[in-house]
Amino acid sequence: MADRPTKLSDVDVQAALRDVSGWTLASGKLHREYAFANFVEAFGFMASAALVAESMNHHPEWSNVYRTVKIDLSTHDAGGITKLDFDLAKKMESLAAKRTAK
Ligand code: H2B
Repeated sequence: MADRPTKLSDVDVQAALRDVSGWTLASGKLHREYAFANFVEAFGFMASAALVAESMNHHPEWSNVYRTVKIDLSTHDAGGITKLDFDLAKKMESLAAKRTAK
């Protein structure tokens, strides 16, 4: 198995947050809420993001209500936020940008 990244310091997290617009730090996790045009767009985003997450072996905590998707990212193995969380957040940003937002 690939080496797992180590937990980032608070300072490093704050610096990296500047590269992922819309994402915030909430309860020690990277947090973002998307609102899509409708349920199909929201679930389509989740389906595409799930395949990316699986390919990274890095999985989100998320929930869906109608056209909204709430996401929390952290690295459970590291007990905090790592580069993997920012990598996944950036991939989600690019997938969400292809979908119709509300
Ligand atoms: N996802 C996330 N978000 N954090 C992890 O620490 C993690 C994961 N660990 N997916 C992976 C799976 C680990 O459990 C397996 C064994 O590689």
